[in-house]
Amino acid sequence: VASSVLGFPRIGANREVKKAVEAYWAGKISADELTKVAAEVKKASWTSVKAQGVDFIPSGEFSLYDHVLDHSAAFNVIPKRYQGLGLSPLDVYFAMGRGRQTEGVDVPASEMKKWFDSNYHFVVPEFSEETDFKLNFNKAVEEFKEAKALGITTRPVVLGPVSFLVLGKAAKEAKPGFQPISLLPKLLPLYKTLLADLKEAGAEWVQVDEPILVLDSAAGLEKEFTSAYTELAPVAPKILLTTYFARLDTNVNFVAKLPIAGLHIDLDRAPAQLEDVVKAIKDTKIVLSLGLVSGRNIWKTDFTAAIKLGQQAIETLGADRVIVATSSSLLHTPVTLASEKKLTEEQKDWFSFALEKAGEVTTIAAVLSGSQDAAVASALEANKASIAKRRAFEQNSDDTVRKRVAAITDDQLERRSPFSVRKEIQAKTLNLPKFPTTTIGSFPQTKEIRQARAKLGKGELTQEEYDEFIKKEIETVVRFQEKIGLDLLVHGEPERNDMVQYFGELLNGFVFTQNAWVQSYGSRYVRPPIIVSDVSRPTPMTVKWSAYAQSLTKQPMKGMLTGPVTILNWSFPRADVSREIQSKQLALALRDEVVDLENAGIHAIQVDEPAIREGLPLRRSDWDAYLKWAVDSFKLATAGVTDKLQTHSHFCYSDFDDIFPSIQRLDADVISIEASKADMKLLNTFKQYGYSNQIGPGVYDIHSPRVPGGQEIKDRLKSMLDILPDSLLFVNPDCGLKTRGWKETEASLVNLVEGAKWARENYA
Ligand code: THG
Ligand code: ZN
Repeated sequence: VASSVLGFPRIGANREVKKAVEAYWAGKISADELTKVAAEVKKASWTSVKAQGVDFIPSGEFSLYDHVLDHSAAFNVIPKRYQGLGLSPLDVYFAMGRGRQTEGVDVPASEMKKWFDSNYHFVVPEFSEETDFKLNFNKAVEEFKEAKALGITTRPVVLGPVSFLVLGKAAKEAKPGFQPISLLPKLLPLYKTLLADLKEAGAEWVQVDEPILVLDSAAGLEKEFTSAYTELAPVAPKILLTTYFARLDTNVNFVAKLPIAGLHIDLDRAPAQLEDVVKAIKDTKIVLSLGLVSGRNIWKTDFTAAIKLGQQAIETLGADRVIVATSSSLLHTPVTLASEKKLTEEQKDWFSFALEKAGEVTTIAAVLSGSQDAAVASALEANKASIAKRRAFEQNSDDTVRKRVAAITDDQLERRSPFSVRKEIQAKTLNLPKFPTTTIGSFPQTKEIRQARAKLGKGELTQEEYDEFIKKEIETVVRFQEKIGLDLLVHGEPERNDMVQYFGELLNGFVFTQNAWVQSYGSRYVRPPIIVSDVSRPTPMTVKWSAYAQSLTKQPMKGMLTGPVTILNWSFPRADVSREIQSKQLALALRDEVVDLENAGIHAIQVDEPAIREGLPLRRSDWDAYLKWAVDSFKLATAGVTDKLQTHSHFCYSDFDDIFPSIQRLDADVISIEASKADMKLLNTFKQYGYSNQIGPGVYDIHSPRVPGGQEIKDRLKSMLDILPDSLLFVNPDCGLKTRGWKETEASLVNLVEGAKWARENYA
């Protein structure tokens, strides 16, 4: 039984790649120096994975920005706006990823989308009838040779042709109704060259990722999969067709008939599919790669359970047709536990990061191979002991929290009165004008703020000094908002690092790390907190800051929290308790915070849920169950207050079609959404569904430093008011201002306030 890893984090154990990429952008290092750093990190990954004893080591999945973007660049899928700018290929690549504003060049970034249900974003390829496929370079071959030169034989990774096309979108210039998948016949000859070159270079196997096979929509692509793999298989190395993040379901029926040498399935997310898949491939020669070690969480694998699944596969297929693997690429996990100096020994014993997971696949494979090695036996014993200790810890969890979750009633989910009644009461309490202006919560996170936080961490500032500094920042933000005439104020969140990490650090039940960075997009990383036991709130978390901010002004101050579903989705959750239970525990903790904020004199509270959509299961048949507990969690968090309190929520996207009824069911008094980039189609959707509560579609895009003109904002408001009732409209930017500078923030918000005044005069 062989062992395998499907992909490794790219950042480097000390964030070398992130730092080098950003240094290159800043003009501080050359392209050659960047390539050198990348080569060192790749070498370190290959060497360390090999040292763990892994048989199939991945190459070609490394990226300076995003692996889908690499693929677009390799196949010449480069939108016209990035061509002919006089840039080097590397700079064209980065311009596609993040936009570029330099002398004579002004191009926006390409659209990014969430990679399935993860917090990773890929750069969306743009296709049209004009797409001129060319193989500009062959990264898989280059990295295969790069590793070979170091004495390491790897299994190259390539994104499959069907997923590449289906994950892309029709470019603006494409004819109406154009489907990227229609380009498959044009694309396949280039894949043939790419794969034939790999074979020529000596690759025995190639890992071809077709993650879309776990989606319902792949059922309609049988013909495309069949023609693609029938054409590619004869010239390619042995193909390991790779799926992850969910189950194949009935798609396995046609997948089993493809001329592939191996199939990888995710048994972390979907262990129940093993039986069906084994049955479907039993009479073929296909090798089955079992995704037993999670690529999505940081918990030690329970070897006993994994071995049982492995044996089940071996019984029917035989040991030489089984591979033990990570469930997906390890991209979504941090590099190594060895970088964590502050976790206790007990905590470290629970976890396994990317490098440790590489060791796990080796041990499980060895046990399944019947190894008599003493080291393997002791690794197995050690694992049993760790799992047992972790279970014992779980049994010591917080009984009060569990009882409280068990006692949740439907009553607790509902506000006291319906929205129409609340609206009148809130109008009196808050005394807001028509078309109230507000912001999404954060104000610019300046260098000074970051430095102060860093100094507190290093002990160069005392807690008192830091708190004084934060108070001054809050006062600046409050005075600024008063000065320019905003109606519903915020405190600006200078005290927060990340909107999830911040709450993770304040709640019981979480541990946080020093170095467990996971890529979110490009050079941007997050450090997800880890939920390890029952969640509760030891003390109020934000009341001090919100109450202080309110004390500075007569205007209403909006409290600011991250919602339960988003905290859950952007953390590493427990594996021993359902997501539903964890979400409800978080909701109860937030409910107490919301009530405390109201008691402290706050009359509007925003509970953000930007991740509620990304948590949606990949298979539609699982949606209802998720949406039920996700919406209930939000309601549980927000419904404990009196009718006077105005609840807000914010969503960082405009793609509501799939979840519209759930957005309505949240029953937030006000929602703000990203609408500045989308056309008015979105608002028509709201109208069509009869959305009944208040809504603030962003009147400008905060994701770029560009200042929207006064007329532009008025025009936007006018077209919004053509669709939405004027009594329901709030006026706000489309997201938080934390990544913006003060200069453009001031100019933009002044125009926003002016736009609202204009609307008041013209829609009296
Ligand atoms: N928090 C978390 N996840 C997220 C977002 C978030 N996922 C979606 C979206 N927002 C991703 N956006 C970002 C934006 C900026 C950064 C990360 C994700 C970022 N990271 C710093 C970096 O990489 O240098 C590190 C920040 C830190 O010090 O903690 O700027 O808002 N959880
Ligand atoms: Zn947002």
